[in-house]
Amino acid sequence: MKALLLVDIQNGFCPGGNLPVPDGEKVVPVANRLIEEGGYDVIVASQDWHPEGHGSFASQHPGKKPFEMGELCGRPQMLWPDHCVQGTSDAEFHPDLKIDDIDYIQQKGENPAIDSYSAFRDNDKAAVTGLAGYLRAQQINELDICGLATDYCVKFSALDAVEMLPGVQICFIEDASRGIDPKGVKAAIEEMRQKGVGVVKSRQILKD
Ligand code: VGL
Ligand code: ZN
Repeated sequence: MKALLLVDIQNGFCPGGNLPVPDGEKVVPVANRLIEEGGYDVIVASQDWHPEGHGSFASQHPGKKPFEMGELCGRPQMLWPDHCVQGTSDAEFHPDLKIDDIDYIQQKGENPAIDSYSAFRDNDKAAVTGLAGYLRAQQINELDICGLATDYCVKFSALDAVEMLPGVQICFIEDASRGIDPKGVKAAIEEMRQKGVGVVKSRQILKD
């Protein structure tokens, strides 16, 4: 069984959103082709879903500005603009994403006291979401991952997938993903590769 995980393809991470990823909207047509023609048995999506005043927001750290480092839960934390607040249009999936074909949506980042880049668990790895359990129950043996942002939520999701879904082949789909910082993207791809994640292009999936 083959599954696709679409990470955080939300308005907030696309141009016009509160934490726009350069060219973030360009992942949408590629993701839609993968959804429709990728031959997946199971399609899941994550949704960054913060309460107002989440601890990862710079607005909650007096004297700090977005994209400065701060601290959260006793760990260094990149401080972000307020983004993907529950119930706002910023948190909705991109309007062109074919969400009707998604089997399971994993919301994350709901605990104000800790961030959750990964769709599988919080940044301190303590509390897990339901996603790994769902995918195990589907008996998947392949998981392809793409979306936004390569250097944050996509990377952490892929690395957790390697750890939490033993025996499952994990691949990152490069052209169906975009990142925040070019250097960060390069390092993220290197780290994923080194930890056993396959790096592929969508055409390799769509051709067979
Ligand atoms: C993300 C920063 C903060 C992401 C989410 O989806 O990559 N990045 N929250
Ligand atoms: Zn977030």
